Amino acid sequence: TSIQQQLLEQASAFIRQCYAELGKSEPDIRQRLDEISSQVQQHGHYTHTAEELTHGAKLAWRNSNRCIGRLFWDNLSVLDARHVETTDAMAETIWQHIDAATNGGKIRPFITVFPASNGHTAHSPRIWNHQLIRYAGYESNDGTIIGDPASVSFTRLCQELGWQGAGTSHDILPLVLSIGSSEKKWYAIPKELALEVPLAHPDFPTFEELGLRWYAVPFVSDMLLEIGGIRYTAAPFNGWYMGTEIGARNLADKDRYNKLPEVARVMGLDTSSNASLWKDKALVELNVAVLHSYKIHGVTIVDHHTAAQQFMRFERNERESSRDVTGRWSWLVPPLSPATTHIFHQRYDDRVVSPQFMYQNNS
Ligand code: HEM
Ligand code: NRG
Repeated sequence: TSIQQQLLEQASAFIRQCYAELGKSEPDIRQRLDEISSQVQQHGHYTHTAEELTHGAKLAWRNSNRCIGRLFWDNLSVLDARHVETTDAMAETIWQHIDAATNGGKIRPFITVFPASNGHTAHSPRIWNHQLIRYAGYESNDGTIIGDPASVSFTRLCQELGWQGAGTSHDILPLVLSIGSSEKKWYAIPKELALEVPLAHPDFPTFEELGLRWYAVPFVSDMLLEIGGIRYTAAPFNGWYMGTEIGARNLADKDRYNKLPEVARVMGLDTSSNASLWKDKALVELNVAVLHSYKIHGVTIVDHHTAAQQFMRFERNERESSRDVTGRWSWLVPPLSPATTHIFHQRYDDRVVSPQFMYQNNS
């Protein structure tokens, strides 16, 4: 069929690139393509070798146009969980991922790959959380929200499934998993697994009293990993945070934790005039507090200036390897002092390249 034809074309493009980068010979490539061709004719899909899976996941990271952290694409540990058949076993595997990646604060980039969908959504494993670890958001009838406003609808789903949060502004949501058309099932994350950092400022002692905190590791868990035409619907991955994600967005955005007014208050700023630039001053110091706090707690984090420099090295490496760099300017450019980084002054080609991480149906 033409669907099989398309799969074979995607497989062939991937195998050629993958095997060339891994230094394999032309006969190896041809033999593997023959094998894949008969697998696809027999079953309508094919199975990646462990080596293909590992390199494919790395390439998907390398091709992530919105990611500034790609210098380290070749340093990704891949947990092959393609044998997992139940949501209970998925949860166990995810605890291992969280533990190994968090590594006491010395964060290591990891991805866990659960079974591919094989084109039948009937068997697709899914993680319904946006991130493995995230805070709940509770909206009351008058529209006020406790916790993370970005989590309101997912929190409601968790409650419908029978989960009950303590109702604080930093309740860690449970994992919600399903395989195929099975019921969604929730799993409380073991407390000791979720490393968090309480925020303090090096120069404002009362900053601590704001009670701000954030979790150590961003584990994106709702994207689809596509490698050579095979679609992995559950493939959670993590690196470490860039400070601005927390300090200039999660805690600062009006429709997130909206903390700039309180930060301005502990700094003693005059908030009566826009032109005093109190928001900008509060924003900078909130970001100082994030970087300082992760540092003193021994949790890996990168500031946006260093991240931009690392991204410049990535761009140079790619050019030197005769590869085009693709990217999306609006995501690569940091939300704090953007024009101090080279990214602001450059253009990027936002072409989609496979292997890739994609958004997928979220409900
Ligand atoms: C997006 C940094 C590792 C894949 C991003 C963003 C930042 C970032 C700042 C933009 C996020 C936003 O604005 O919401 C980093 C850093 C890493 C890292 C500092 C440290 C190692 C990784 C890894 C992968 C990855 C290991 C995959 C294997 C992605 C993807 C996006 C992204 C797919 C787009 C997410 C989306 O569209 O929501 N990264 N990243 N990154 N990163 Fe990375
Ligand atoms: N902005 C989101 C996280 C998105 C991914 N960021 C990373 N990814 N750093 C937030 O929670 O703020 N990563 O794999 O390291």
